[in-house]
Amino acid sequence: MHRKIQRKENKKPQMGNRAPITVFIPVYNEEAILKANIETLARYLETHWPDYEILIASNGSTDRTVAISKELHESNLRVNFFHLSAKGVGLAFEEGIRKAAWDRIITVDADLTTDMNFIPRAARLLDEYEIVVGSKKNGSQKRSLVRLAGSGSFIFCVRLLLKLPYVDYSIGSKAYRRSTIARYTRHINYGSSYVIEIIYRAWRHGSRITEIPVYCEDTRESKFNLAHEGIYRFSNLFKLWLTR
Ligand SMILES: Nc1nc2c(ncn2[C@@H]2O[C@H](COP(=O)(O)OP(=O)(O)OP(=O)(O)O)[C@@H](O)[C@H]2O)c(=O)[nH]1
Ligand SMILES: [Mg+2]
Repeated sequence: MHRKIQRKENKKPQMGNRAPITVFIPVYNEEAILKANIETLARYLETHWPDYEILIASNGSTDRTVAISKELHESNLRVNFFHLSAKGVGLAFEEGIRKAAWDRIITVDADLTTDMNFIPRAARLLDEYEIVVGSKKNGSQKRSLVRLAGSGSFIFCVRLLLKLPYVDYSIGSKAYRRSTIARYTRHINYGSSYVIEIIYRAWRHGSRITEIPVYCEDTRESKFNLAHEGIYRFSNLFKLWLTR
């Protein structure tokens, strides 16, 4: 992948300056929305956080997602991308930690269903915190009943088993300092459980974590197989509990 910007982690941002961010977007078969949404996001960032890279991470896509990502990379937008053949958002995130141009990594879903103002709010908080958890439950959410029930019961079990105080373990709207989470990459498996693995381990380690509300309106069909995702997430949670 040809880089449009150099890695400059050693260059410390001045107080009051905006530290550069990598906005990480995992994508799976997103040809219908990818171009328009990346353009919208880039316009937003130009105004609200101009020192940024957008890093698109595709794996397993079988539609034009990769071709569109390549076009975006070759356009005048600050977009980098990579593609892995094996499917699984955890694999994409693990590679993203390695490939991100910056230490501050903020995750956003390609459908942009969560208010983009999470990005500048989280970017600022990363001055002080190592992880920022964007939480739909503490903000507002318009999502299907099935999804609300699924995430509600998951959050309940997380609190019961792990005593973790946060209320959102979805992949979108999270912000991380790479220097903190790079310690946990060996615990990342193929799917979305990397979020709870990282948050739980960082929390036990005493990392500085904060949670802020986000505003989400997501009525499109999920790219995940929700039944499979439920089984996968709960079984990983029990494994984490048993081996904690
Ligand atoms: N790289 C990669 N991205 C994926 C994969 N599966 C889903 N995604 C992306 O993950 C993001 C979230 O997917 P959505 O379908 O919006 O998930 P959702 O069900 O709305 O998610 P929740 O908000 O957690 O309920 C999107 O950008 C998808 O394209 C995958 O296997 N690999
Ligand atoms: Mg979505």
